[in-house]
Amino acid sequence: MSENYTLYQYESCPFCYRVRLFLDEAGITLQLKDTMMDQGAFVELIRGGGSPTVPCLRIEDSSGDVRWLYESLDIIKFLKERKNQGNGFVD
Ligand SMILES: N[C@@H](CCC(=O)N[C@@H](CS)C(=O)NCC(=O)O)C(=O)O
Repeated sequence: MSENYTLYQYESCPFCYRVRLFLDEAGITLQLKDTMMDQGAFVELIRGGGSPTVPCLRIEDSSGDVRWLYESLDIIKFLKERKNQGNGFVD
């Protein structure tokens, strides 16, 4: 399965920290966008996901379909499953 992942988050958000900690511990690297520092990322998140809440994982599949996954624990669960399926991650 080929998917592209971007995590929308910001530094001081504890739920974002929870996901970043998981990424570190799992050895997963993916693109991070900071919605506090980067106005463009903030707009992308609202337009795409429908809410400014972080963390949010943008998932783009190989045919270009995009979905937006909110909730830190759901994001972690999703990435764990992908890792167990042998997915590679790049940032
Ligand atoms: N239950 C959510 C909580 C996420 C949350 O409350 N995020 C805060 C930042 S720490 C936020 O984005 N608040 C602004 C908003 O929802 O518009 C999770 O676990 O991801």
